[in-house]
Amino acid sequence: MKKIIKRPRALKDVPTHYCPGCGHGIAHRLVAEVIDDLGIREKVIAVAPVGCAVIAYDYWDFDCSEAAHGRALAVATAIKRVRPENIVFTYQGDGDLAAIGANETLHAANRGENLTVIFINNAIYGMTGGQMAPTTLLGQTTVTTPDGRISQIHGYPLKISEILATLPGVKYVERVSLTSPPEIIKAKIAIKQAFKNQMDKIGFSLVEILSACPTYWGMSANDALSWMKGTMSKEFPLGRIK
Ligand SMILES: Cc1ncc(C[n+]2csc(CCOP(=O)(O)OP(=O)(O)O)c2C)c(N)n1
Ligand code: SF4
Repeated sequence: MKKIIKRPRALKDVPTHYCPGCGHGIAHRLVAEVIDDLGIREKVIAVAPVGCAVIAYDYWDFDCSEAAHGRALAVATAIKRVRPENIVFTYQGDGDLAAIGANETLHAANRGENLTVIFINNAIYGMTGGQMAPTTLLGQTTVTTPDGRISQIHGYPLKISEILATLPGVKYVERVSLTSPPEIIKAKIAIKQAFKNQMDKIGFSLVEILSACPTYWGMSANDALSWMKGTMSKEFPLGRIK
């Protein structure tokens, strides 16, 4: 019998700590599949975030470094400049990339570093208990916005991909979603493109992945997918931004 699906070589055979219905596990697998497909496992260096994916290096079977919260792109810049022959990527949540790391993100993008960024937007801080993130939707209830996010008090959801796309140093930005198998296939294609761009020395490439956090959205896994399709994707439209 022909085997049509198997565990990627770049993904360790271990259970993850992620909640049922969480998007991180799917995103990890997609990254691992792309690394296998491109044959770059021996050349890749990942920079893991602070957030629920803080121990991504326990799940990926390639070289990884950890960075302090928000500093992944500063660390990745240093690694890539010292070892330009390696393929360097960051994997960051919205708290990591768009809140505490907004400064590093903006400047690494503006410098046009030849890096790949995997940006997990789950509209909330997962690891620390479901506080508002820069990406939290207006009206969305979180631990720190019990009456919902209110623009006059908390500002508007930050569209980090659209902001970065205005910078000349940024070469590729695409927003994808993990809501259904066809969307997951599109996500994989975008991740592969972002890695290929680095291999071809094209420059800074970012894939924003809309990802469920059923635990701190207070939803079942199914309802979380419906909310992503019906509400979250309206605030964060899918597709190629640059
Ligand atoms: C300098 C600093 N500030 C705050 C924290 C606490 N902290 C750890 S993870 C986190 C939120 C992470 O959220 P996100 O990046 O969206 O990732 P998720 O857990 O949702 O995947 C915060 C605030 C920290 N570790 N370091
Ligand atoms: S808290 Fe949210 S982001 Fe963190 S593992 Fe659970 S579902 Fe995923």
